[in-house]
Amino acid sequence: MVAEPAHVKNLTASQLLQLADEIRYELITVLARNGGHLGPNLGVVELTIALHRVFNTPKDRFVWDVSHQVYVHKLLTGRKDRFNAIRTTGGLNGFALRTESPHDCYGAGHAGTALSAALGMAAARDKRGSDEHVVCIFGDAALTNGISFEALNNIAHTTKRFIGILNDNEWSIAKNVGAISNYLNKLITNPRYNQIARDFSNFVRRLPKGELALKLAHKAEGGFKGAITDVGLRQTGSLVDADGRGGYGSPIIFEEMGLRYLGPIDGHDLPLLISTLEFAKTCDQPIVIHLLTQKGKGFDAALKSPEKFHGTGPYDVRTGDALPAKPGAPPNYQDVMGQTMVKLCQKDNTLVGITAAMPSGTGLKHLEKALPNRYYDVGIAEEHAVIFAAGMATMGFHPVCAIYSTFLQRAYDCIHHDVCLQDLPVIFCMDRAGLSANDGPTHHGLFDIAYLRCLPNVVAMAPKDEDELADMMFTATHQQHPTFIRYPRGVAEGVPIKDQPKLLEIGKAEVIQNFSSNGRHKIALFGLGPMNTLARKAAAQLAAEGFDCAIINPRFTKPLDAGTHEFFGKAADMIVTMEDHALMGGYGSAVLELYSEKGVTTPVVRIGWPDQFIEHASTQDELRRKYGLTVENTVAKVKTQFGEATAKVTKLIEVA
Ligand SMILES: Cc1ncc(C[n+]2csc(CCOP(=O)(O)OP(=O)(O)O)c2C)c(N)n1
Repeated sequence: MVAEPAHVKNLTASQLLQLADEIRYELITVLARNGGHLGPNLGVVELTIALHRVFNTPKDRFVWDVSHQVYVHKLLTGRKDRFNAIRTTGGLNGFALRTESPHDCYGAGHAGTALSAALGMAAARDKRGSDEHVVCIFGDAALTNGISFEALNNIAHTTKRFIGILNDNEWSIAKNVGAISNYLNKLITNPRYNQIARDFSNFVRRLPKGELALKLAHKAEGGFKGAITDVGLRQTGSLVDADGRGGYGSPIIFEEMGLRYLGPIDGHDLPLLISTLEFAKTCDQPIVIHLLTQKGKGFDAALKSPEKFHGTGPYDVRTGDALPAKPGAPPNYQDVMGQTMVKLCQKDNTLVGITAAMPSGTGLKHLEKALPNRYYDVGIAEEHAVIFAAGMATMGFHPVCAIYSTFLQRAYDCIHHDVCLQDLPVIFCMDRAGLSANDGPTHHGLFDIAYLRCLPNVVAMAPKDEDELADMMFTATHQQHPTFIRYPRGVAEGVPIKDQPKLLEIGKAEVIQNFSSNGRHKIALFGLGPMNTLARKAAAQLAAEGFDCAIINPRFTKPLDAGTHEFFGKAADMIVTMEDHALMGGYGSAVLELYSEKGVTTPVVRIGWPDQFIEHASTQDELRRKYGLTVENTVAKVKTQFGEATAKVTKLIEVA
């Protein structure tokens, strides 16, 4: 397999096809071990080869939306030798990363950013008078995202040279939803809309094998939505009726926005792709090329289950079957959340569930299946999801937005302006609060306590286990204020879940173990959420070493249980706060603020994530060890304070 873009340029047509096969083999075998975005990458093999054949990165710029589909690009840009360690500790990141390669001109992980970023680059290029090409590759689901339309609205009046590639495979993670998705379907299936411009056809005819390529452009391969049998050939501009709005009186939305539209085109036909991109290079007007691709092409299991293979864990390379879970493994938090939603909705008609394109990731698929009329998938549109929920809340409903902590960041103004300011009873189930280890910094949810606790009216909680998650969801349904519940990715603690969840007292912590007052140094350990397990283990170890330990489950980061924190603050010789969140502005900070107000001067050790973006790794435990979010480090910190430490203390953990 070739390793550099320059090599791609020297291959013959048949060698290019062989390269595509080799890349598919590499993707399927490596991801069987490491997991990752298999389906999306199998779908862009030919496209990525064609891009590197026609353009010259790093001078030319490829901007990928989400950038989960850049594995092929990584393989072709000098990272082949490190590909087998993708998404593992010290290995390649699973997304485009500016620090990883000069060929990654723009990093991402969140959807909907590529068109804006690419347009910014094109504007900068025009301003400085250079001549590089900017190519933006975005999926059909990117068009469910508002930012993409904000960018499309700006392209034609900002630059004349912009190449957009719409990679349409009909899928978001789940099946794509909404009017735009239906519209794209219409573009593909209705011959009236299929436009191959005369200048493009002339351009292609002049190329070797051009007639054949053109024929291929005129028909969709089996497996696509519909046969394109009767593609209209039009003179460039023949449909152009300048309407004074920058549009062209065309049924094609891109043309209405002042962009040329070419397509739909078979995105797996390599010669055709190369010709099309060569043509795009010559255009002196922004252009969108609409490609039809198949998510998972080349691997049967992925073709059959596009959702599962969008982002997969390790699998059996022969069958595609997921590796069996450990027998007796606890359920995932996501499933507990989805099943609890079903239970709660069955008893409370005001509840509805809202997801922004993540039915399986959040577990809301359980609700979709059991009670479809209580379930909304709004597309990759977190801002819309939150304001939509606010609207429903004004009508007496109790909407539950299930959104990852990291993706909710995008909707911050909506949380502030629409939900909190109007004090509306929207419930937020913030999944992936904590690390998303293989994905890395774009996906870690380490900032939500900080970004929420400064907002008035907020009730924010974190369960220590899955049973308490159900209690918190139940409690939230009794609230008339914005309520946020943060919980981590993956396997829960394995505790039994009560049939009937119980109502928790708002702002009340749970004292799991009080001091025994045996005359020894008193340590109060406050373990928030899943860190409570570590707090209990640390307490056991400290007790064995002669300390008197109390263990508290804070439950609420807002309102903080001032009474319990103050009581232990005054009674203890040392306080330890433990959180799966950035230290800056997090739960420990809230405790320090409270102690400052109350005049509590007991030393506080805060365990949490330092003030830096945390990289990806094979497992969460590795990162916790590296940054000191461990029992050992907690014990060592306590002992150091009392001058008893022999263990090495991780410097990155602050002692306040
Ligand atoms: C803001 C945000 N919300 C949700 C996601 C989760 N997510 C990752 S990829 C994806 C679907 C992308 O679909 P599309 O752009 O069509 O690309 P495809 O995978 O189909 O090639 C979603 C919803 C995200 N990355 N960013």
